[in-house]
Amino acid sequence: MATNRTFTMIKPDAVQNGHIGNILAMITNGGFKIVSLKLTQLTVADAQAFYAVHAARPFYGELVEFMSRGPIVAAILEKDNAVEDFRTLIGATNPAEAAEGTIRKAYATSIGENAVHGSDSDENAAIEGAFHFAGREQF
Ligand code: DAT
Ligand code: MG
Repeated sequence: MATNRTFTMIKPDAVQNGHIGNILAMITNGGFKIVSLKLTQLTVADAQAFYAVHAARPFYGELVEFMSRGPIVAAILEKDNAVEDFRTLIGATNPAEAAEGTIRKAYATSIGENAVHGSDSDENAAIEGAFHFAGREQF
């Protein structure tokens, strides 16, 4: 059964480019309730662990370097069908393929620096949310 929560990060490119407010507005206008929220920064070790599933991919080193280079916004979001609906809202991994109206269409600059993360399954949403937030930080 689908849970109603997903996990997102506003990535270092979008934070650096001043898009936190606009992206949070797109998220809330999309019907998502914010149940956890923080500005933080991943260490290299954090980024390696978070993206361990991609360790064998050729872009892993670049991805870890990028995700740890500056502050991010981490958030847990709530909505019916959260994981799937949030993937729709963020758009394709490659912004060149992202649909109009999606966050990546608006704010991603490349496939590697694509503005936002969205969990790909209920199981990963729970793991990723717990990676960033203690239980008492999940409202
Ligand atoms: P998504 O973030 O859409 O779930 P993913 O899980 O396949 O995409 O990859 C995780 C991140 O890795 C992605 O947001 C950006 C980076 N990435 C993926 N494919 C890439 C590629 N071909 N070149 C560079 N970076 C890539
Ligand atoms: Mg993914």
